[in-house]
Amino acid sequence: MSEDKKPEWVDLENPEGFASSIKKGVEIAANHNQASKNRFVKKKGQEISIEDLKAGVLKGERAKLAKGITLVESNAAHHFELAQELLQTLLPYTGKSLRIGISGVPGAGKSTFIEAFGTYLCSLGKKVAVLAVDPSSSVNGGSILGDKTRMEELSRNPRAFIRPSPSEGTFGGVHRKTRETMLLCEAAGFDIILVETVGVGQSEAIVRSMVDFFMLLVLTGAGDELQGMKKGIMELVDGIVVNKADGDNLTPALRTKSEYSRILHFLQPITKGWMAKAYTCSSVTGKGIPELWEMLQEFSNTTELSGVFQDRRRMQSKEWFYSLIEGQLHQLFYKNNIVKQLLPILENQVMAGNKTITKAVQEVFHTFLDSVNTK
Ligand SMILES: Nc1nc2c(ncn2[C@@H]2O[C@H](COP(=O)(O)OP(=O)(O)O)[C@@H](O)[C@H]2O)c(=O)[nH]1
Ligand SMILES: [Mg+2]
Repeated sequence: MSEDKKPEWVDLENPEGFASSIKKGVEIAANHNQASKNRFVKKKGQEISIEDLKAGVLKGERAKLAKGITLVESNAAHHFELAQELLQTLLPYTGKSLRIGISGVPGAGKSTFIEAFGTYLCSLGKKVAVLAVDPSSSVNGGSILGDKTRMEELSRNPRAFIRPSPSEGTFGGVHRKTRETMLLCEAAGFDIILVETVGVGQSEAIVRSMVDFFMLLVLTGAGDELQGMKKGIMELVDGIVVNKADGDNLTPALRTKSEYSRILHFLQPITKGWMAKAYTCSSVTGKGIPELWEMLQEFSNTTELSGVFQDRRRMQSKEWFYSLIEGQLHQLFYKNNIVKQLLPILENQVMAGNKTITKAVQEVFHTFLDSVNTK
């Protein structure tokens, strides 16, 4: 106590009138953290075995599946290699599920719908995996908490597996991770994959590019909503579901459904041979849910028979292949130190009108290629 000092702004006339005092600091605080540091030191014999993970995933062991997903989601370079090895050995066991994308504005009822629909599918003996592509999750923790509580029943169901959005990694990170997680879930025997996304920015197009059926969940009051809705998203859907068709909302919901149907009728179908329609359902009463499942089965039967289903999967693989290449090229170029130095100089010259744009582009590419070749 004797070492405690009064702060320097204390009234010198009446120092005891000021209750606070300054304590002398502890000098070796660093050692206090040793115990917690040790928790992160890798213990011997804990190396990840791909064979072990593969066997576990194929048996549908949830702990192994979760471990595999963590590997896929990791941003560490050595995990990346291991994850790719795991995915490659599991590849023959993937692809057998029905992949359904579910989009809609926040509050449309996506999570509640997934809870009801997923639980219904489980009751039919299906195994259901729920994944999320949420571009906002890296910023504010996203809807993870909300979703977990809304999907309470489903998250306790032994036939279901729920995985929240991966946090953003490198360029296209969320996209890649969700896609690869989907493959792991398929290898673990899940028959239905539900991919939830908040309808903002590019996420609808991203989810569309990884699913077989793309569903848009909407609310009643289509008049306003339709005006605000980008026509673009309507062109991506295989079906529109007017949710919350219960209580007083039932009549407006039916009206909304016919408005959407009318619009869909004039749009070019995204899936050849399949006419996108509007439906109603209530995620609270469960009304309309079995009918939606019937419709989805009809979709998969029709498109598998016509070959459209398999064609889309092949095209998605091709697009994914090129988009990964583009991502890598983008990184290689923009992260190159020489490019980083040269770009602002050229940018200034171009903006000042001292150099033609084509010439500036050629210059930076030549410099880039030289630096890559001499590596
Ligand atoms: N009456 C009714 N309310 C619903 C229905 N589906 C969702 N809700 C409510 O709508 C709100 C938003 O739902 P939520 O699932 O979180 O929407 P999300 O943001 O699209 O995932 C919640 O308060 C739900 O209880 C439904 O079918 N009927
Ligand atoms: Mg939600």
